[in-house]
Amino acid sequence: MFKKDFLWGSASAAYQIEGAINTDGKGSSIWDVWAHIEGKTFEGTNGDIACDHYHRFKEDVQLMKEQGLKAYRFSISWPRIIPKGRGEINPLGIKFYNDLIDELIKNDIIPVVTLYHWDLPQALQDLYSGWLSPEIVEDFENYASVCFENFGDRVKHWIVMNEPNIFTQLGYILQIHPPGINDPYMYLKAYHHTALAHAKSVLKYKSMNQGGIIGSSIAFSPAYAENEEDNEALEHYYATGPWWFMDSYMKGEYPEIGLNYYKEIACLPEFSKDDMAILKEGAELTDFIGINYYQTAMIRKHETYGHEQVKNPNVEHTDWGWAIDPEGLLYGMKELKDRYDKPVLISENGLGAYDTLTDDLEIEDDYRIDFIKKHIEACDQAIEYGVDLIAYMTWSFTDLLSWLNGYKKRYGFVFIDFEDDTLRRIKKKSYYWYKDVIENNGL
Ligand code: BGP
Repeated sequence: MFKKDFLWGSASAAYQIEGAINTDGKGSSIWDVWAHIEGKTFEGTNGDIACDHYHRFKEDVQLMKEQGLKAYRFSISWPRIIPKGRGEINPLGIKFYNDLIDELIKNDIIPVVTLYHWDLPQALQDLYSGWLSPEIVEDFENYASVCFENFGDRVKHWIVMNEPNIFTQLGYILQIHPPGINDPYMYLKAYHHTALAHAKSVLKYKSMNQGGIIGSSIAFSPAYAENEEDNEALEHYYATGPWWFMDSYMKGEYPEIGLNYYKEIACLPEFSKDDMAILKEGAELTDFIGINYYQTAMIRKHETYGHEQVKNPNVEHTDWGWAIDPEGLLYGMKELKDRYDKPVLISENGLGAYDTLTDDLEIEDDYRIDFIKKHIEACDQAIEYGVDLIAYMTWSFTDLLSWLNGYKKRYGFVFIDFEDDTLRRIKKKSYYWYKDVIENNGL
């Protein structure tokens, strides 16, 4: 049974929808620059215009209102607020988010705000290599304070970081996100700085007594061992993966097995006592654990790397090879309950698919309905198990830019015709279906 005030929501991120990348005093972000380097994104796609949400947010909020959405998660673009990352504040950036927040509230939609969804001010990348420098922690805390001061009277749900595990792995090991580095030591360092930025922002927020709740969202892929002999590898996966990412935010520590492994392969940065004390303090005051759930992983042992991921033959996969596994969401939430026992906020879940617009201008996305329905059932069972679930947010409300997969990988309830200059919005079948789910509080 879902609580009466359960947050049925949907999500987005600034770079993926706003467009207007040089408008009204906004500074450049690392994604504005990266997406313009040849060969970095799918067919050279970028967020220069995206959904043009910056100019059309009222139309988009009306679509949310009509669907009955209870909550809308969006991110604030740091360089729109502080163009150089530190120093001068951009009043027009503040105004844009004030207008959006007011518009949502006027339409009875609760704003759930992410502070960092990957669009770091390019100026800070140039100045001190962004997340690699400890200097970023203070700059981030200042940026967070500016947001709390300006929006905190109306925003009562804050997500500090979005998927710090993904942007650091993709940016500092796999080289497919900015800054395009492959160095495990730097990866761990950058991750550690995100954890400090989270903790400091939480402490700052709590010192301001604004009465809302705050946490961060981690991309969570619960996993299974392929065979019994892979159980140790599974432990290794968790200790260097999910528990590494979440323990630092939720407990203020790193798992022992992970620490030993990174020491052994000589890439463990030094984490000072002071840093660890800050992580602990921040963890204690973190109100909830946010998760973005898309898929599970299957693990096999690997002689050199401790573990590797293999394709799970027992489940179906999306067109992009992501395992479809609603039961994995239940399994994962049980693990979280047993490990952290804090409220859970699902900040993303959804299906990326190719949608077709029929001649009658309809989108029959039954596959998306089926996907979301099964995941909502898993949420219901998790609540039954004792998980304190606050929210379920789909990714995404409208179709939007996929960082590396362009505009054809669609997730939205609202189709956007990216081939048409008017960027017209068309409601999909799933839009009406979710409206009904919300009306009946998930029943
Ligand atoms: C998450 C991100 C989102 C979104 C989503 C879908 O990792 O937080 O921003 O992009 O994944 O991913 P993709 O666009 O790669 O399909």
